[in-house]
Amino acid sequence: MLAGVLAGLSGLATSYATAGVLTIREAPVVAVAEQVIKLTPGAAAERAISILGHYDKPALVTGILVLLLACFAAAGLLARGGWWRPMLVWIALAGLGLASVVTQRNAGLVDALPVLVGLVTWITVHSALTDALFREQRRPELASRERRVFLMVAGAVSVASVGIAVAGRFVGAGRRHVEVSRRLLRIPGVTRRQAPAATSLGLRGTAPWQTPNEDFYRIDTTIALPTIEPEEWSLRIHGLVDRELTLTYSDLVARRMTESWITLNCVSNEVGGGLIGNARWSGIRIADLLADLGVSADADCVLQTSHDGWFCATPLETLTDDRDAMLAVAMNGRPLPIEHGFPVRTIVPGLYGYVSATKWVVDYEVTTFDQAVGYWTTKGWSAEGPVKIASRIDVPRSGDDVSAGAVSFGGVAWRQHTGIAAVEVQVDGNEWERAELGEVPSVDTWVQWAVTLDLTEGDHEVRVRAIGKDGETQTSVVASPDPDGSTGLHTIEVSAS
Ligand SMILES: Nc1nc2c(c(=O)[nH]1)N[C@H]1C(S)=C(S)[C@@H](COP(=O)(O)O)O[C@H]1N2
Ligand SMILES: [Mo]
Repeated sequence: MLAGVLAGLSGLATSYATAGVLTIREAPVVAVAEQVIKLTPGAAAERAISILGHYDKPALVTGILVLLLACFAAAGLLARGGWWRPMLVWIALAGLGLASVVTQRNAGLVDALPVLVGLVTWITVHSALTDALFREQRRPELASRERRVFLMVAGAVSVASVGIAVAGRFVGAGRRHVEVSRRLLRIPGVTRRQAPAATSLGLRGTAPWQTPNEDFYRIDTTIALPTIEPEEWSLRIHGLVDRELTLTYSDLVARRMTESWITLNCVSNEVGGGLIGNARWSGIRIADLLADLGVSADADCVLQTSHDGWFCATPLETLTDDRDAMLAVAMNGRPLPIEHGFPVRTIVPGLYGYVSATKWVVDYEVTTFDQAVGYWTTKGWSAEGPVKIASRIDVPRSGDDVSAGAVSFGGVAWRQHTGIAAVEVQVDGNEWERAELGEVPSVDTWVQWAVTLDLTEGDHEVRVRAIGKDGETQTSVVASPDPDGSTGLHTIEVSAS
């Protein structure tokens, strides 16, 4: 078993190192994990995300590694039955790896190389180790010497494979390279600006109106982040247009820069949840770009594809009307962080991220909804994703003890591209009370709210609801995020004494 596990791990190490040296974005194990993600039905994925949160992908990779260890041990045991038996395990595992690697987007022959290197390592290391063991069985008088040989070979293999993996990591430090380019990048027209003071009501515990980049929520299906140098990036716009266009990064940033405050949120956000953030985005308006290319009257959507093979279909109307739908290059005055789509992503005010906010975007195909589907819509989510009106109580937290008397409540409310007209708070099913609102620069951001209410001693249930500028009142009907966004009123319990 030990021989099998050691051989297995050294094969993983050499394949990982080969992927690193060739700067292939994904080592084979990661490729397998991404295949699992692709083949997972939407409901199961949604449940995994809600249980595991940000740990969903580490948990998946760990699970795969545990399964692999079991296979390695099994290969070790099979060696007793004949030299060819463990080969079945090694070849089956390599086959699985190969299948995952070559079905990736843009996969070429080199992508198969790490798997082959791993397979060769498995077979040679395993037969070297088992040779030592079986010689010992045939000649008992050699037992203690051969055992020492086995342990020495085993030790050497372990040290070497860790060394190889670490070296591979260093050689393929693509990410650090891109991080350096990103830091040195100065994009003309991108300014850094504080949030207007009136946006904040200053109640401690309420989410800051402007979300710092480090605190911004993150959703993506990729495990290895795409690392794209700006000079390698381009966007191809094609399909139902009079004139196709391939834009380079310098073409893009040479155009007129637009900067706006836009709140982005995820359709998977539960009532009261934190999958929402507000930033100042700088980018190039998509409406202007498309106007230059002449869009056919038959088109009704743009199929966006990212460098990592994620895709979504966005209603054309939301990209060409008066809102600031943009190809964003900066977030809060800094080049986009790598995990938020560096060098270029799409931002569309008023739509959930899953139908619009493509990170690492590289392709726009102007087309029709009959022809195009998105990654999440293939998994049962709705094709159109306008953001629903919602509100959240940030202070006090549910379950808090407060002093009876005047208690300050506060939080945020949003209805992007329509705007919030009012927020109301209700204690124990009594009258709805109006809250004070922060002043916001546009209808595309969330709004802070605050209100001070009198609480008598005892336990209380407090709810919040928002009213949109279009007169829509947030519904109390409870719906789960699947298929087009959660509804229901955020409700907390506090106890006053
Ligand atoms: N390439 C890529 N872009 C993507 C996704 C993804 O999985 N891959 N997820 C989308 C979803 S569901 C959301 S909510 C937003 C989240 O953007 P953020 O991670 O910058 O907050 O990105 C969108 N863009
Ligand atoms: Mo999302």
